[in-house]
Amino acid sequence: MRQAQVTRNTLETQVAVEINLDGRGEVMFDTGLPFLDHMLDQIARHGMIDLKIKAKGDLHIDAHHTVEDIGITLGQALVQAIGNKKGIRRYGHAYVPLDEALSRVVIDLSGRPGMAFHVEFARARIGEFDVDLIHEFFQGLVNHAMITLHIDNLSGNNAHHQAETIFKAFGRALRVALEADPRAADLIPSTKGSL
Ligand SMILES: [Mn+2]
Repeated sequence: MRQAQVTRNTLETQVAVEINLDGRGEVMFDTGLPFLDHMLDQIARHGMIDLKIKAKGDLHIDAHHTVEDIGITLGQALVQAIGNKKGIRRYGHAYVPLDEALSRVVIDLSGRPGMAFHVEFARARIGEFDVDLIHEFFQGLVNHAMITLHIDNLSGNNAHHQAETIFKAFGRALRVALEADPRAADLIPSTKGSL
């Protein structure tokens, strides 16, 4: 089973992540940030990943450290759970619409961090949640999961819809990239022989 448990403690946050990549989308979140929980839920359900995340951060300052550190810890858990990438597809992409909003996410489990993030949110906040933190979350995740990630919001004028399509498309794209490729079951999907 491709599973991992990672705990990351700093003076700003304490984050614990449990992940099962071959799960059913079962979740348990306790981050103190209901909107982020709603988005993490999209990753798990659309990625068919079981995910438990418990975070206690310095929310009296703002949500920045907590959101970024959840991204970092989730990235660490992902890279650990993925392992040597033998027999998986490596690349995945998904387009996800929600009413007027449409986003595309493309993933390469490349072993190198890289992100292109093209999103212009329709407003600065979703409820209490600062939309700038969505970039911080994915940057933290990308840096530690060591993946290449392209996120494009292609349309949308409702920031909640825009965000939701991004997280759903990320889950869907990740699911494809992590899937078994039966014709290449014992192969590492790279001419370098390692990823
Ligand atoms: Mn929603």
